[in-house]
Formats: sequence, structure tokens, C-alpha cells
Amino acid sequence: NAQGGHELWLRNKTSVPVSVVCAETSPTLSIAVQELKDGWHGKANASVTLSIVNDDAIKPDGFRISAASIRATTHNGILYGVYELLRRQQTGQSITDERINPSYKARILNHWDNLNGTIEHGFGGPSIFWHRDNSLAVSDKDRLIWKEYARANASIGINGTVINNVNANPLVLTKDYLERVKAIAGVLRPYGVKTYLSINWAAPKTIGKISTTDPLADSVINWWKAKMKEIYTVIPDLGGFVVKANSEGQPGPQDYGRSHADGANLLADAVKPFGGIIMWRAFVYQPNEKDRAKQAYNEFMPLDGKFRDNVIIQVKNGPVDFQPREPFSPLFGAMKQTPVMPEFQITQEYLGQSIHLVYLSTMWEELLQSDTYQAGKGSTVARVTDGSVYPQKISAIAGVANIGLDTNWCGHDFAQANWYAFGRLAWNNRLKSEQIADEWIRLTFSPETNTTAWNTGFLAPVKQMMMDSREACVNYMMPLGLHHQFSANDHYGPGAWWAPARMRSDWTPPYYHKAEPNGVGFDRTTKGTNAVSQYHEPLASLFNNPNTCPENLLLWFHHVSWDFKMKSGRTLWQEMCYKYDKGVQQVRGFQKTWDKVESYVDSTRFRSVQRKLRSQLTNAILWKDGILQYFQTFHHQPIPFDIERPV
Ligand code: GCW
Repeated sequence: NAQGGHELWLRNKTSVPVSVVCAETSPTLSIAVQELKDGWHGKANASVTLSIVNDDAIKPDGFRISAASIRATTHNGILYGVYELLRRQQTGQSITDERINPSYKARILNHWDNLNGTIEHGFGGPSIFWHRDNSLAVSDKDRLIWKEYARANASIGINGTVINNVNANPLVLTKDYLERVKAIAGVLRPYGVKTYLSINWAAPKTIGKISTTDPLADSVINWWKAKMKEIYTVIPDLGGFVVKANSEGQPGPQDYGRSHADGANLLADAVKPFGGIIMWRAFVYQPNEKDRAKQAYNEFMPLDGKFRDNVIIQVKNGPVDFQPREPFSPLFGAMKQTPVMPEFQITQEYLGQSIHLVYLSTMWEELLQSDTYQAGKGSTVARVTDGSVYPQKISAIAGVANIGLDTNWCGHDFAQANWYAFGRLAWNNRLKSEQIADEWIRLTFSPETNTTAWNTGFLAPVKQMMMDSREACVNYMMPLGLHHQFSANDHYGPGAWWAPARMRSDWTPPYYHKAEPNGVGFDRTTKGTNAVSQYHEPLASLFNNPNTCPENLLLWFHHVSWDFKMKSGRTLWQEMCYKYDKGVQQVRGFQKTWDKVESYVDSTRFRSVQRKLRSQLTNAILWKDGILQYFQTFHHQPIPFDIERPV
């Protein structure tokens, strides 16, 4: 077995000879041809034809494949077809003649990378784009890493990347930085990966010496027009920009009494001549809101239809903030005249960082398959964002990257699966997490011949572990609709009790659990904050009633008695104890699973995962004991005897 994880899912396994016929040439096609030659696992000495065709049923990145041909309307389409063909060969999937198009036009990673090389909530080492010493010189090593990164992305269909943090340093828009951006874009381009940047709203002031950033001021409009012209002269095919404005202290148009639409449209007009798009984020909440979960909807719904056609609203999967489980954001499907794109978080800020083994695909699948009912039954988040329900010129999806300079790229070997899964779901938002896990395991760990012993001894148990891992994390961190129970700002360990005197209340866990002697949970019903009304019927009524609300979201929508009767017949308190205990037992189970597969994995990866599972267990126990003992101080009921009790 190959050592280490730096090759990701692109392991060079022994291939057989193939001849490739391709009439055209380009850097992208050269890559396509080379990949086929290096990775061919089809019939030995077969001949494969790559051709550009006219076919209205094939979208720009789409393709038509068969066992011996790939047809597309663009060179990028050919490249994606090549990776599809190779993946099917290497994972033993069948290849029939079919046309395949991506779900979203823009499939984008968001790097929260700062210009000084640090990464906000990055757990896989320093930035691959920016240096710790602030130097902007481009080295051969830089180029090599960017190339491997681009290849990995292309192989799973990711076609864009935002290379600086949404908490943006305006300097990225200045000359010397733009030269580095140009170099990065140059390496990514042949792999079909477009470069994007994050904008700091106050840039005209900070780097432009303009006295205002009012989006309606001529000086501001002109500054942005000139800036965009400058940027696009350096990088003519830059994809566009993401903007975090009036969010967590970032400047924005509201500083001047203007709306998100005023702000987004100003930038949209400035990039329009160059074909760029503006991804305007809806992650907004204020210190004194009674219910943070409602604000994005309240701010953005009145603006529906007021945005330019090259603006898309970027919405986190849930209404609060990337918690282990949230209901879907009510903005999905509700904005009918403005395209909306889901934002996932691949980096595990709130799901155990680089220590816990948590396969996030099941969480994203849950979101994509959630029915919003906004255009009748079957209006899933997938369909209301990908253009199936509403006509939209642009469609996109973003994932906050978990990538850094660590040897295995992501900190945890299994975190690579989350990068992989994001790409696969962005390409096809109907895919099942189980299939994605199956592919990833085969590509990442498979021996030369995948034998029955390997299938039953390794593939099956490891896949099961991955499939169970997110629910396990929910169980030992925040079951039954609990959310934001983290201590301090690192968002790692339990802190239901954490509430320093001078801290904004919405940054402390008690704001979210509202525990007291008689009960627990956040009342978002019509009698409470009425957040339920932001959902379309029948969901609003379903969520509003504690007896019909899904139990896994109970404490999200309801404040209920500790003795509330659960479907299992247990009280809420008992059920909570069993959930936390189950989470801990699941992690013990993962340890056993992993220990048994030792003979199938190289020792580097085996030991690293084994070590991390041990820490995960310790931490899961801490979560269970800490939160349960804290809640006991309100109601003084015992912990059931048949679960593992705090000692
Ligand atoms: O989850 C929170 C993070 C912030 C982040 C913010 C956002 C980039 O704690 O670090 O800032 O979300 O998404 O803007």
C-alpha cells in the first residue's frame, strides 16, 4: 500500500496501455490524454476517442461517455469525462453510453485563508496559497502544490475556488497581491478551476482613500468600476467575488442605510462587462436579536427580485451556523426570483475539527433532500437551488475548504472524504452518501486487486463507520435539536454553561438551550419567536407542534418539560441521556472497527486514525458527562442506571 495520504483518492495503480485519439490540442486536453494513459483500467490496448461535438443536450461542463469515447462541447467537459471514465473503471462501476451534466454551473471551494498564511478554522495546516512570512514570490513548490490541488478538484468536478477568507483583507485587491492571484489562476486554469476572490466592502476607503463606501455614491461606483477593470486586466477570466457584508462586524451597505441589494448590485454592475458573478452571503445576525435564526430571512426576503442577474445569494445550510444538526435555512426555495446557492462547511469547525472522524456527506444529503414545499411537494433544496424548479441564469454551490499544507492535506485522513464528497455532490446533488463513501474508500485504500476478503473485511465495515459517524457526533455533542453548546470561541469542546459576563448573549450556549428547572429548548413556535412561520406549510404546522416535530429537531423548535414523553416512551431527560450514551458507544464501536482492519491499511494511516479515534472517544465522553451533569443542576433527576455514567 502507498504510504501516507498525500495522493488523496488519486493513487497511481498499475494501469494497462491505451491509445488515445484526440484531434484538437490545448493544455486541458493534454491533461485529459495524459490522465487516460496513466490511469487506464479498461481493456488493454483499447483505443479511446476524445471529441468536441455539437450537442444541445450536453451542457458546458457535461459530456457523453461510452467505454471507448468521450464527447463534449468544451475541453473542460472532455476532462470531466475522462475522470468519470477512470473513476468508473477503478471502482468497478459499469460504463454505458450516457450523457452526464453537472447539477450546478459553479462548484466552488471557499478558502478562509488569510494573507498571512493562517486559516480561520483551518485544521489541515497553513494556507496553500499565502505564505506565513507574507512573501508573495511564487516558488516551484507553490506551483506544484497548486497543480496537485487543481487536479484533485478537477477529478471530482470542482470548477472554482475562492482563495482568500470571506473576512477579507482588502489588500488582496492591490497590485502585488493580484500578481500572485494571476499566478495561481494560471496554474488552476488548465484543470478547469476558476479563481475567485473575497471582497472587503470597505476597500474603497482602506485601499482607495475614498471618504465613503456608500453604494450609491458616485465616487464609490467609479472606484469599483476602475478597480474591476484593473483586476480583470490582470486576470481576464476571474470567476467573480464573494462578499460578507454587515455580518459579524464586517462593513457593508447598511452602514449607510442601504440594503444588501444596493451593495450587491453596485459590484454586479462593475463586474458585468467582464462576465463575473457576485456571491453575496446571507450569514447575518445582530447582537440583540431575540432569535438569531430568523434574521437572514427577515433581511433578504423583502429584497427578492431586486438583485441583478449576475448576483447569487450564498446561504449556509442551516439558519444559525454549521451546527451538527440544523433544519434547512428557510431562505431555500422561498426566494423565488433570486438565485440562491447552498454553502456547506467542509472544514469541521463544529464537528470535531481534525480530531473526530465525521463523514459529512450524510449531513449534506439530508439538506439537499429536505423538502421546502415552496413550489409544491418535492421542492427539495437540491431542486430549488439547481434550476430544476425556478428558471435561473446562474446556479452554484460552495463548500468551506478543509485544505492546508499538511501532508495529508486535511489534518485527518478521513477528512479527505469530505472534500471528495463535496465535489461529488456539487456535481450531482442527487447522489447517495453511501455510493460516495464506497467510491472514496475504493479509490483511497483499495489494493491492486479488490478481493472478497477486502470487500468484507475492509470496505463494508469502514463504509458503515463513515455512514454512522455524523449521527454519532450529533448524539454525543447535541442530540434532539440542541445547538451551539460549544465552549469559548474555538468551537471544539462542550460549554453549555459557558457565559462570561461581558459576552454577547447570542455567542453563549445558554441563549440556545434555555434550560431551567422545568424544561429545556428554544421556543420558536407561534407562541415563541415564531421562526416556524418562515417555513412553508405543511412544515410550519408540523414544526410548531411538539408531537409532530421531528424529534431530532425538538429542542430547536420547542421548549419542553424535562418529563416530556418521547416516542420511545422515555422522558425527554432519559432520552437525552440515552442519546449521549449512544454517541459514546458508537465511537467505541468505531475504534473496534478500525482496529480490526489494521492489516488492510499502511501503518502511517492506520496509526494516525487509531490515535485520533482515541481522542475522539475521550472527547465524546467529556461531552456526554459535561452536558448531562450541567443539565442535572436544573432538575436534579438521576442518570439512568443502564448507561455509562459520569465518574
Ligand atoms: O462559523 C462562523 C465562524 C467564523 C466565520 C463565520 C462566517 C469566516 O466562527 O469564523 O467567519 O462563521 O461564516 O462568516
